[in-house]
Amino acid sequence: ARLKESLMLELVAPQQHPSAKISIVGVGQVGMASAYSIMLQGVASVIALVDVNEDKLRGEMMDLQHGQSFRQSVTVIASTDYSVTQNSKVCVITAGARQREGETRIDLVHRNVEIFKHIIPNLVKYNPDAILVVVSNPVDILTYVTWKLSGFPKNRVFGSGTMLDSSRFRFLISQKLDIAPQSCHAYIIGEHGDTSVAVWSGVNVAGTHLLDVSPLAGTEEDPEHWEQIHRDVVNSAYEIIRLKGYTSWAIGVMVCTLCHTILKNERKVYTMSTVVKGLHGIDEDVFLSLPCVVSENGINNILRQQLNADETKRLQESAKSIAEVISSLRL
Ligand code: 6V0
Repeated sequence: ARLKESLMLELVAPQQHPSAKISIVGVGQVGMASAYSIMLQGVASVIALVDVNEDKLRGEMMDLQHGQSFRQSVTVIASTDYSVTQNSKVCVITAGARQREGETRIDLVHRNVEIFKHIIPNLVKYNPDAILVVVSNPVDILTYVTWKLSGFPKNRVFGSGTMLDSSRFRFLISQKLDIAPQSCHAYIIGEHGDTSVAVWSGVNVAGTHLLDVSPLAGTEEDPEHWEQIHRDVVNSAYEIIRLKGYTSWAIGVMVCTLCHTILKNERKVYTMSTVVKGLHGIDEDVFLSLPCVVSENGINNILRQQLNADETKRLQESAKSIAEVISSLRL
């Protein structure tokens, strides 16, 4: 008998349908920061990695596997073949070109749409019931593309959207107030990009709205220039890319948090990129971020957020510019 059989008696073959499997397509900076975070937090029972770069894929898989004896049990598998993703609860797509210095997110669209035409049908084939989370940029447009290519219901296809922007916003507010970011309630909605909308009318700490104590906050007339915080949020990615070449850690923690919320059916509210037609006077069939209730079904509800006239107008402009790009796509 072989050593393994001499050591132990097998009663049943290993389980083939893990309950908490997460697949990550794209093992670049974002995909690996996400996988590492998911591994450290013990969120998944299986992490499946897919990429076109075979050597990088195998190297990253081995590197994660070699840390497993220090962490809670998680199986890490990887292949260029999408069958490795079979029966995932969540598939996170981080593959594709990233912004180079000075490039906007929209500049990436045509390159990444072609890549998605290969990725999405393969994921759908092996994961007809999965939730698809798009992270690659321009995220709002690629989430629309994923929705169309997959044919999945809209609750099961969404983008990371402005979840990271909202986190950056809360962090910067927290720095000014010297209060933990978790206690600063603030949302960025709309496009994950240059036309995002900071919802100043909703910013509050313990239910006390900033605009009630300082009505000019967020406007150009504010002597304290709180509006600069939103500009800093919009510029963050450009600044980090200028400084270190890419962004990774915050988006990795964000992906991990989102997967945890889905797998544990937490029903937490995050700003996700979703179908917004019919809300806030938007007529276009576009994906933009609004606060959403996230559960094991994906997006369960979209909040009917109270916005002022200026915020609504900006959101509608965002929708128009995204719709223009979508109309130029050949799917
Ligand atoms: P990266 O480090 O260049 O990694 C991209 C990976 O995709 C590489 O490993 C490629 O081999 C792989 N890839 C390319 N084509 C395919 C394909 N057809 N199938 C499978 N894999 C493929 O980029 P990085 O990880 O830095 O960024 C990935 C994407 O995330 C980019 O589009 C970024 O702009 C985007 N980001 C989105 C954020 C968000 O908040 N939504 C935040 C940060 C980055």
